[in-house]
Amino acid sequence: MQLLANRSSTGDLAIFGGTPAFGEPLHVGRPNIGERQRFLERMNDLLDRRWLTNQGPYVQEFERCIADRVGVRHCVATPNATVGLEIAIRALGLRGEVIVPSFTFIATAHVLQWLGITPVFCDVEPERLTLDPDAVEAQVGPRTTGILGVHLWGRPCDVERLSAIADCHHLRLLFDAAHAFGCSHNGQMVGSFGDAEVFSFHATKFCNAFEGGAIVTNDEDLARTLRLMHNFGFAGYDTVVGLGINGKMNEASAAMGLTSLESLDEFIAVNRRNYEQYRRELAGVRGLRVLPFSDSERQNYQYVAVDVDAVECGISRDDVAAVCWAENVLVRRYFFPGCHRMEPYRSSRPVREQVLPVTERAAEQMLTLPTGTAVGPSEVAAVCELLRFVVHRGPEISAALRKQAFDFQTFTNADAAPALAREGVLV
Ligand code: T4K
Repeated sequence: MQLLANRSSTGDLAIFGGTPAFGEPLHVGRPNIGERQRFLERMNDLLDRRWLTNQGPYVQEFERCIADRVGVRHCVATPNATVGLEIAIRALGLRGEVIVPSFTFIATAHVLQWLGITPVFCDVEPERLTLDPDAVEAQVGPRTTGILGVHLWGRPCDVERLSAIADCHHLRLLFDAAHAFGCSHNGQMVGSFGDAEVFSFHATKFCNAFEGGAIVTNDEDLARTLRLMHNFGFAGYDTVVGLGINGKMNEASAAMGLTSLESLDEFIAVNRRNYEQYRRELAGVRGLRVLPFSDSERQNYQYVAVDVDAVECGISRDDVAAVCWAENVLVRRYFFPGCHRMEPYRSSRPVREQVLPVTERAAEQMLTLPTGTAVGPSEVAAVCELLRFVVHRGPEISAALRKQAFDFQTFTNADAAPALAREGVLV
């Protein structure tokens, strides 16, 4: 790793021909790997058992562990959160229109559209970047059947106000809790809010099952429907009682999930250490603000997001990202440009004309930084040093990039980033 302190001029940056700060790409979402031996033992067990899927013993154990940790009565494990959301949406009987934030991963909107439901995009609150209850209230119409909130980057929605709005208008309330496993709201664990919540255990999540998801709920009837639906509607060996799909988690994923759960405290401690170091080392950098986590709640600290104010920094978020990528620091623009600016939504009216000011500002300014157990204090220090250098020389770097008619999108898509070219990620 090259010491950025040695950089004395803008020309030393990799984007202008200098040597990248990191020899290998530093990713935002390198998976956490727990006790490898325990995982391999479980893999041997399941192979010996010849029970690979269909509600095997590891899936059952995983479901019990998730339900216990979260403090809910029912957990249904799924192949990923996307399928989990689809099953939950069907089981809740949603149709017509559902209110959803635009500032989220595209899966949140796509699951609705995929099921023939219109996602009605709603703006978010400026601080926590979750559904703005006033905006939600204003969007409720005659075709609205539900609200799908997202606990973005582990920060829970305004659960109380959204519940009150849902009650008042007889709407179902579902939470996409893909980022919020292990987080609490007013001391209560995420997972027990609304009609149901859905977690993701994707490889990039701090607790991973390679791919995986889980629907959690306290509603007995809903849980029964979810169980039937995620197994083709089978209520016995040859009795099908309704429409269903294959939404089952397999045993290998559950084995990984159980192994991840055993190291959860360690993963959270590392995430917290990285987050606190980013906060400390970027404090006072004009125009850069690491989004804070509340000290009074339980957190997983899995996403370190920084707000880049282009006016104060003298350089845009996209230019900062480009400089980072050239240095092999693969920061991400989650969730640019917002779902309402992606297809198939942006071409359809009235979305085309819709303006969501807070969402659009966040989509232009937020940057997600590398963390997780693959990222240590020296890497965080080097990333912070890079960011301080870039902001310090913001206008100069920005002017140099403009001179080359440079933009981040073209840069990444044109395979110009050395890291991705080498890894074949962008081919
Ligand atoms: N709702 C919300 C709010 C979500 O954020 C997500 C998923 C979902 C629903 C749906 O959940 P799932 O159906 O996936 O369970 C990644 C993840 O694929 C996605 O799960 C996640 N959200 C989203 C925020 O991030 P990409 O397109 O950024 O993935 P990718 O391949 O670029 O990987 C991200 C980083 O991780 C890169 O730096 C590379 C690194 N990486 C990735 C993988 C897969 C590794 O180092 N190793 C790996 O195995 O979406």
